[in-house]
Amino acid sequence: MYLHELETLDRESLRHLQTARLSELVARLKSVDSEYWVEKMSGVNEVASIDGINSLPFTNKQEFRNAYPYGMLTVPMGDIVRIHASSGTSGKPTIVSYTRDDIVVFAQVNARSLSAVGATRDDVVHVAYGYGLFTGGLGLHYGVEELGATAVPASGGNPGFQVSLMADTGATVALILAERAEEMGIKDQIRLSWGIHGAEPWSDGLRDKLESAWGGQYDACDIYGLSEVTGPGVAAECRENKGGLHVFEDHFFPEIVDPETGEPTPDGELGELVITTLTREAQPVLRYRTRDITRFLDGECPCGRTSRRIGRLAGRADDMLVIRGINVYPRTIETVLMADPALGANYAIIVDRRGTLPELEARVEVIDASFNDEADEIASRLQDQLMETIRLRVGVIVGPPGSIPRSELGKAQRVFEQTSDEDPLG
Ligand code: DLL
Repeated sequence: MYLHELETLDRESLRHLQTARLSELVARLKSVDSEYWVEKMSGVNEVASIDGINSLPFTNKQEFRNAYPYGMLTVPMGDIVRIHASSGTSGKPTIVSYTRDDIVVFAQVNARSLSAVGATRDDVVHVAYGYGLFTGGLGLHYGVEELGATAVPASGGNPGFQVSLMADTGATVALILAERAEEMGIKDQIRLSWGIHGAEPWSDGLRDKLESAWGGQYDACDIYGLSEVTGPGVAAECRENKGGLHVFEDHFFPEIVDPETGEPTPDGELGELVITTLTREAQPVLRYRTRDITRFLDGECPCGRTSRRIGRLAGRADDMLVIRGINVYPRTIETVLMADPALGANYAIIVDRRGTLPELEARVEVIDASFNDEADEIASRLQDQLMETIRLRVGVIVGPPGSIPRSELGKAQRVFEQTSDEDPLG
């Protein structure tokens, strides 16, 4: 464990720490003399306990756009040492700014995430996230250095080259690299023992495929984060207890609310994750509505960390598709597809909107050519399973290995809209 004492703090002491940090934050924000903060904090009282957090106002993504680029800062520009940005789907990007101390915390939470997966200073870590405005590359890079391991700043793209580099070093990878390594036949020369994957949804079925692609001792763990809050390292899975992520609660206070009403969901039920940054200096956020859907998990964790765990993300409130009146999260479809051992890890979901009612289609590919002749059987069993799980007819097309286009850079696009006769996958 990277910060043993802090990560195993008893719940009571952790609450005291959270209370002290929140009170200090609220008092500070009330004195920031800027349009955004004066308006946000008007009528807000000081908080005496972390339990009073729900008296504070929510923050949403639109506020970042309105305040673009620097309207949410709480420190002078001279104190800012870095900015990142997230491109989002429409409109202006979201800019996030960091002070020197924010960068220290950002590095520490990433070091904690890496350590939860099992990394030590003896590891060589291949960072395949994009370096640049995206928080993934630099965020994890600083985490690797903070841990004292060796960072290989490979960044995204050019999977063939990345694999040769990994063969010489040993690494953490994204899935596309696993596939490419297999194609190139040099996987045996790569000594991977763990990997940390995140920034987009990936199911347990995909985890099984990754772990078996890289051989028995490889552990694939999940990392979660978002630019508005800091970047990667808000929560991470530990190797001992996969299936949920520890939130680094001494910095990021989590709540789960009903996405429609904003009221807390009963413990253990799915809802929207809301995060308050307890220690950010440059650009703190109060009760940020992430739109990400998850739930709190109960029980002690065998790893010894005492922070609360959240379930792996079930989807985004914004991604929910409404098909013939039924709410469908693409993640649910992925879970069914990826559980099939005959399939590779790439897939696409097409929402065909050409008719009066939308139709769903899933395109998948077999994991290797020996399954090519079974395409019809596989399609029909997947269709049955999807009908059972989401109560909708989903057309399934099973292609040969490599038939689904890959995203080499950035986040994988899985859901495509079809509005004309042109194939949305190109
Ligand atoms: O994706 C930060 C990050 C980088 C996280 C590297 C993990 C690893 P954004 O580009 O702002 O930041 O996108 C944030 O991505 O609200 C989720 O919807 C999604 N996301 C991030 N991690 C996961 C995950 C980075 N582990 C948005 N599982 C978030 C599912 C994830 N979705």
